Amino acid sequence: MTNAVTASTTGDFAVDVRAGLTKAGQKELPSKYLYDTIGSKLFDVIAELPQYGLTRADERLLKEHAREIVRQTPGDVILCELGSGSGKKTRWILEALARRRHTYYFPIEISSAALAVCRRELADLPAVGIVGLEREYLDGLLEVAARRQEGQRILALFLGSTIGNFSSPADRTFLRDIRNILQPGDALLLGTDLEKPIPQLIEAYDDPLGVTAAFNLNLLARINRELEANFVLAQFEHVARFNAETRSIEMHLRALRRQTVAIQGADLAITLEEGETIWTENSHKYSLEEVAGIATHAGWVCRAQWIDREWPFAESLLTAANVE
Ligand code: AVI
Repeated sequence: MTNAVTASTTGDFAVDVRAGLTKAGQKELPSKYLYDTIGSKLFDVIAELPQYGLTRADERLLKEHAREIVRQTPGDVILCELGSGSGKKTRWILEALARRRHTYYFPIEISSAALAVCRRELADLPAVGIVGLEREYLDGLLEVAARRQEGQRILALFLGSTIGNFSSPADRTFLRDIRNILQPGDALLLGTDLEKPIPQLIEAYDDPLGVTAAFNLNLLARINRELEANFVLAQFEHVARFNAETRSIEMHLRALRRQTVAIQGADLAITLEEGETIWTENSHKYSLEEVAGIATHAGWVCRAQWIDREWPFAESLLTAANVE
């Protein structure tokens, strides 16, 4: 069975662009806007690049350990995924769950196109009902929790180290928010990219083919397309740098000369100085202990961790602790 539930509201791109570009000090744009149709396709190419091992590590771990992950989540489980994308990585977990009993899967996505791909990708799985929720993450999770039947437990997936794109302490707050929606006995499988040598990280986020640069610059192109702006892309360069204090890779767009840009749809004109940057993404790199630590602090018990040795990356199985 497949169906979709449509969201009634969407975020306001113009409001967020205006807020980010008029901020005192460092100008910024929320990284979630990197993923329009073109940005999502460019990200799929990034995931194939030899320099960017994150997605392959995530997939390897899920494929290899799906049975064990499911064994550690007994009972009548409903599966949901925050930001499912195509759902490709989830196949292994769904197969393992469906071997036990008929299972419902709720992919939660703000992109209806991604939900459609997800439904198609997983349509061949027997004993799986797919209910796509076109929602923001927490709204979708609230809906899944409301649909839970007596005796069912929720296994939520938050894969691909998307948590690392929330700047601290937003990552911690988000883990707490998920915990507050769920009940003791529910579980969260959390994927996190781990620390690795800085040159390797820089290559992963500034690849020689320039795909990540295009992914980053597309955000300005998107503002041009959707908000009638006049960014000249050739006057910006992609920058990936490691912030040692936050242990994060940051992506920026650097103005190559002083310029003024009009963004009609946001009722805004901004001036950028030569060398000034717009910060577009933060990608935190965790240590294993840090993952367990922030999880515990947010009301979870870290039951197990699986680590990819080829590209340091971890899947952590967290269960909701009892509330004192
Ligand atoms: C989706 N997210 C986990 C990616 C990352 O590595 O932080 C996004 C990305 N940005 C540039 N390359 C990939």
